[in-house]
Parts: sequence; C-alpha cells; structure tokens
Amino acid sequence: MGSSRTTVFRAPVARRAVLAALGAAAVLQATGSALARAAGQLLEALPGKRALRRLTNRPPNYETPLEYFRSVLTPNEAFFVRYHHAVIPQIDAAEFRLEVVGAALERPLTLTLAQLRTEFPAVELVAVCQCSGNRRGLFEPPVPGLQWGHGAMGNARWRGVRLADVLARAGLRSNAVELAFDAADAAPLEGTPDYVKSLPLGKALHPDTLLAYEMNGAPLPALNGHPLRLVVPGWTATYWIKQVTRIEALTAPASGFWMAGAYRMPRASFPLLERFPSQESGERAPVTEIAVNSLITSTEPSAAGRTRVRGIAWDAGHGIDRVEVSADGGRTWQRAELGEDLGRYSFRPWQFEYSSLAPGALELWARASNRAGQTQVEQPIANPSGYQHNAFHRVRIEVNS
Ligand SMILES: Nc1nc2c(c(=O)[nH]1)N[C@H]1C(S)=C(S)[C@@H](COP(=O)(O)O)O[C@H]1N2
Ligand SMILES: [Mo]
Repeated sequence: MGSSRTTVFRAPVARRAVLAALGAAAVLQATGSALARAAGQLLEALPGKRALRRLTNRPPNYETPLEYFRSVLTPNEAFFVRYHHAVIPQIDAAEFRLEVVGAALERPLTLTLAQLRTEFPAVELVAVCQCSGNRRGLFEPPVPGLQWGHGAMGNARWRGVRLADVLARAGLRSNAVELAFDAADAAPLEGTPDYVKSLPLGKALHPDTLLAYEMNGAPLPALNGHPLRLVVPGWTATYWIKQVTRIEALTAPASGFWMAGAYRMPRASFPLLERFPSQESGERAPVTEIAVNSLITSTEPSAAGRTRVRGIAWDAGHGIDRVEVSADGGRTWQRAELGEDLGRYSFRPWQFEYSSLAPGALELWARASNRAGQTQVEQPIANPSGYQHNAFHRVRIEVNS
C-alpha cells in the first residue's frame, strides 16, 4: 500500500513522458545517461573530472548534470568546462608568471604564484560562475551556438587575492579606461581571435573581484583555470578568464572580437542594472551581470503523502528575496523556505513541502525574485545569441496514488 510519490528524476517511464511533453529540451532535466544517449548526448569523463555532459570535445565543452546542483557548492570534479579554443597548455604552478602591463600603469609588474600567495592578503568568497549562454539549448526557436542545458554553471568557494590590490602595487594611472585579461590558451588556427576580455574600472577594482588560485579548498582544476583565474562575482563567466597570464591597463576601450563582436545583446532586450558604458557603442551592449534564476533539483515523497521540492536560486549578488513554486501552471504560487546563506553571490538553497498534490502527472514551476525587484520571466527573452535565459524552471512529476 503506497502513498509513495516518485518523480521524473527516478522513473524511466516518467522520463519518457517528459520527453514527449516538453520536447528535447526536457532531456536536460533528467539525470540518467540512458536518456542523455537517447537524445544523442554523451556523458564522458575528462581527466580529473566525473562524467559530464559532452557538447564538444575539441575545444572541451562539458556541462554539469543537474544532480550535482543538489549540493550548494559544486564539486570541482563535476564543475562544467567551457573553452573557446582547443590549445590548452598545462601550466606548472612554479613556472607560472602573471604580467601586469599597459600604458595606464606606473610600475609594470611580473608576479609568481608564490608572490601572489604570500605578498597580498588572501580573500575567500562563494560565487556562481555561470556562462552567459547557460540554457541556450532551451530557446525556441533554436539559436546558434553551443546548445547548453541547465548545467553551464557552478558554485564554488574561491580563494585568491584582490585584483585591486595587485593593481594598486602596479600603480593604476588616472588615464586608465578598462583592464584587459589574456590567457594562456590559444586557437589552433592562425587568425582566430585570441580570447581577451576586458572589465570596466569599477568592476575590476571592486573588492570582490579576485585573482583566484583555489577553488573549494584545492588548487584550481586544470580545466577550470589552473593555476590562476579571474573571479568576477555577479558577472557572467565570459569575464572569468582562466589561466590568466597577462593583465593590461588600457587607455582606450578594448576592441578585439570577444568584446566588440561577441557576448552582446540588443540593449533594449534585457534590463541590466550593472552596465559597461565604455563598451556600449552600437546597438548591442555587453552581457554583464547574471540574471536572477532558479532550478528545481529534486522532488521526493516526504512524510505521509507529502511531496518535498528542493532547489537553488541565484542572481548577480543583489540577494535572493524569495522563491515561489506553482503546481497549477502559475495560477497560484507558494513561497518556498530559503536555506543556508553562503553569501550574496552564492546559490541559495530552498525547499517547499506540498501536503496534498492530486495523483497523476503535473508540472511544477519555480521562480525566484531578488532584492533589486527583478523576477524570472515566464517566457525566455529572445535574443540572437541566446544569452541570459532565465525563464521559470518547469519539471514534470508523477504523483503516485
Ligand atoms: N582562458 C579562457 N578563459 C575562459 C574561457 C576561455 O575560453 N579561455 N571561456 C570563458 C567562458 S565563456 C566561460 S563560460 C567560463 C567557463 O569556466 P569553467 O570552464 O571553469 O567552467 O570560462 C571563461 N574563461
Ligand atoms: Mo561562457
């Protein structure tokens, strides 16, 4: 005699129902490798990593399966991997050098990792690293680019030094306009633009912007930027340069392809509170901060016919104000209970317990709102490159009688 309630995360039959009901995009909500394969997707383990969902092998682009988001911090071995170029050197931490150069500096510097570790105060914070194109694969109609599901993101405790402290030692001049960051990786084909990103002064000098040498208490994994990466809490991961080897203080806005040509959205399409004015020429403005978002990570029977729904919510650091769930297609919403707060840039866990869901299939929706007054949208905001998908998360569940 069961009043047990199972979910799409467990029952193969229910998973097929999800596929039929929601289309290929729903595959990404499931956790089984069989289902991933059924849709032509592959779970594969890179060196030092657990099996992640493969999008491309060269360059390596692998996303984190949803089950790992059941813990607030994403394990290093399960953290997603995104590279634009296929030539990725292994860097020996002892040989590593960071150059700090540029026309807007008083004293150009070269620093070793040991100097960074010992000559500057260490700072730790938890922050979500999320690709601007996370969930691109859920846009309808489809848009070009890597078809990410929900897993082009992760949440980690980063330890390193303040970029502002390093820049202070180099003496930033008043004619500085932007800081540009270059990395050790390169394109195999000549002529492919090098991956260089810049930041406005305000964000570069913000005390939470770090050069990080540790992630969740360990050195950075090879594929997540070993030995040093930029951590730009609140902003999308495109700015979080891995294996950063060169910082240049610019007296004019950066104009390379990855600033002028990519990671931009039509200005009007998305209300970004944090902007990048020196890069706002033309119709498209750079993607900057992370949009408020949430994910349902599990549903399970709890006591006496009840169903517990758990998930995470996050935003650019304005702070999660509330998470609401709906079991009736958005007609009514219930407020979830927020869990442990690991800081303003972290995933925030939440849960809600339904006491009386009618048996049968139903769709659960979740939406988060932040303290800046932003809320997730019912339909994703269309834009040519499929950035900033932050529609309500919906999962199909099967409530057993
Ligand atoms: N050196 C380097 N850093 C990079 C990139 C890259 O291609 N090369 N991609 C950026 C993008 S677009 C993303 S989404 C994040 C991914 O970080 P991760 O691979 O650690 O998950 O790295 C960023 N930093
Ligand atoms: Mo990205």
